[in-house]
Amino acid sequence: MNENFKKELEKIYIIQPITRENADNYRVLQEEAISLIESAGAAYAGTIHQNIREINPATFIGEGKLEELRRMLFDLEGITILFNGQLSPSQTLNISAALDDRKVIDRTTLILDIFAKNARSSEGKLQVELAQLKYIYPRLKGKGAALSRLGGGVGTRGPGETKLETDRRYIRGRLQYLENKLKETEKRRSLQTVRRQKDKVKTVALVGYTNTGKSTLMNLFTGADVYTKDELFATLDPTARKLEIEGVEFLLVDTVGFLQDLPHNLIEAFKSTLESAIHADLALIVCDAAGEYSMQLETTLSTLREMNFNSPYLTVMNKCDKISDPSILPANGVAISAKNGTGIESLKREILKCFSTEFLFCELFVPYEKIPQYAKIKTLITERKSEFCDDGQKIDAVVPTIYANRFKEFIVRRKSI
Ligand SMILES: Nc1nc2c(ncn2[C@@H]2O[C@H](COP(=O)(O)OP(=O)(O)OP(=O)(O)O)[C@@H](O)[C@H]2O)c(=O)[nH]1
Ligand SMILES: [Mg+2]
Repeated sequence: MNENFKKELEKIYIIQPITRENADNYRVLQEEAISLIESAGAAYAGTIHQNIREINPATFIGEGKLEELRRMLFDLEGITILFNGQLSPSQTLNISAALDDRKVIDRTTLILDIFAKNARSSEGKLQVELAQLKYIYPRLKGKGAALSRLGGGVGTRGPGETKLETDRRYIRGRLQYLENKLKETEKRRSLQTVRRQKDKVKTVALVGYTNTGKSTLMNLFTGADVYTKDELFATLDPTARKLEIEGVEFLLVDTVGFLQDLPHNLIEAFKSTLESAIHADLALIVCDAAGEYSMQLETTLSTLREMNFNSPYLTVMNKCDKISDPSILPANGVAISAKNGTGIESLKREILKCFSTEFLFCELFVPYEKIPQYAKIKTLITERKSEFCDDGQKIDAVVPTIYANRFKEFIVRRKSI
């Protein structure tokens, strides 16, 4: 990287609170904060740990500690402070004031910033802008000079300086506009979902913690060209592609990833894009076998349940190429590597098994005189192989159980998956 460019990267210093609740977990949270900083395109400058026994309502950390921090940071110029937790609007302003008016952001602001950077579709952009404005709006109560410090998170992305200089009425109007616009899009999507349900195509959703390899698996499965990267929240917009397994057609949906402590308003913002995953016939919960997979699975499930998810799911332990002994992994997960393809065939089999009551794999025989009758209904099934013999046509087919009766006279033999 060009040295001049490097110099321009915003430097971010982390304040990592250590509380009774996060005492076992704060190191993971801190590592994640570093990844978040890098994913936002900023540079990590260091971390200060702060033991917090009692939360100070005005400044979160005690005033004495803040003064200590101010002195510690005194020589560091032009750095932004990331408080690795969620701050109320007044806490943000108070901490900033106590630290010589430094720019102070919290975890939500940083995540919103990455979302703003990564949103591609017009709907994704609207959702992120809505979430950002909702987050910024109550923080506009502060003093005028502080407003631009609170905006846009890192750099000048998102509802940045110019919007923040305008008045709250403008923001209220914009919020209304965005909400209406999004409602329209949602209506259109729910129509599409209804249509899809009518088409009887089963949906399989890739969900899970961010950076676990969902999009890599999507690409491997379907030959899609979804952007994958070793950074958090690479995917924001859902992508759907056809996936065929043994003649059975599915719709595979790739979605935005989760993170522990993902702010509630963000989950709300992305609820509609996650709709396809929530109502999927099967969810593949992708975890990083070389990472904190139990926490990842727990976070994903609790976030999904908050959104009333209750579809069946399979746990997929990805990145198995990175661990030396896959036998230590929980037995109920399917171990794979989306990178080198290991375990993909067994994952496909497991997916099919989840639908074993929905489809029959069978051999059909259609005598020549019945071929016109068969021709009228054959679009209901998938022919995997077919050959003509002396007295008729032999077909290896996948028959949706709901249509099985209509093919009864042709079914010679049922096969297992
Ligand atoms: N070693 C290894 N790396 C993998 C594997 N699968 C994915 N990766 C890498 O993990 C990183 C994240 O992959 P993505 O597919 O973007 O992950 P994601 O779950 O879609 O991430 P978000 O969209 O950010 O939530 C990329 O650098 C991938 O190359 C795997 O099986 N093994
Ligand atoms: Mg992705």
